[in-house]
Amino acid sequence: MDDLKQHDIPADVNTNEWALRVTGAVEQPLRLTRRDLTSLSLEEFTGEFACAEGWVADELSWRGVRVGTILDHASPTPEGDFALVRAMDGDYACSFPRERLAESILALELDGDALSPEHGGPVRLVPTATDRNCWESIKWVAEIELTESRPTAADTAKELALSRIE
Ligand SMILES: Nc1nc2c(c(=O)[nH]1)N[C@H]1C(S)=C(S)[C@@H](COP(=O)(O)O)O[C@H]1N2
Ligand SMILES: [Mo]
Repeated sequence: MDDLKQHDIPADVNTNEWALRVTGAVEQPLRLTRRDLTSLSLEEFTGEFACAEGWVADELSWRGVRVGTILDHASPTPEGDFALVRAMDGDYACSFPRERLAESILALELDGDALSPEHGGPVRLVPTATDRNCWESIKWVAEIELTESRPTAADTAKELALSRIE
């Protein structure tokens, strides 16, 4: 069995002050603590994680809140068809069509333990679509901003991930 790779935690990641904000094209902006998330219904998703750099971690078992559940609480406006998900490390962010994001899991646990900061704890986005990409699995998720169109310049995740590949 291969595990996730170990990467250093960037200096600007401060998980002590962590909370998740839901902003933008929503009727009810939210600020959620880890405790708020654990009070919602938790679901499991098991799958392999494949990085574009050529390594694979198989059969990871994630547990957390389906993003759609959180979006329901925030009531996106009819125009909020996309979302930009921001992390705590600098300008790392990735945009999603709202439906693709809604089926993803915000994972609080990995293989039965609280998700460690090394792998994105308190909360990591785990896309469930079969065509998911490694850079969409956002560690240290800080904000979900609903938008009316797909952000371009602010959507940095793919570019940052691919820039690491020689
Ligand atoms: N916030 C944030 N999330 C991120 C990244 C990152 O640099 N910052 N890198 C992505 C990429 S390209 C990969 S392969 C995985 C690596 O996960 P790991 O560090 O748990 O092995 O995290 C993804 N999520
Ligand atoms: Mo990656």
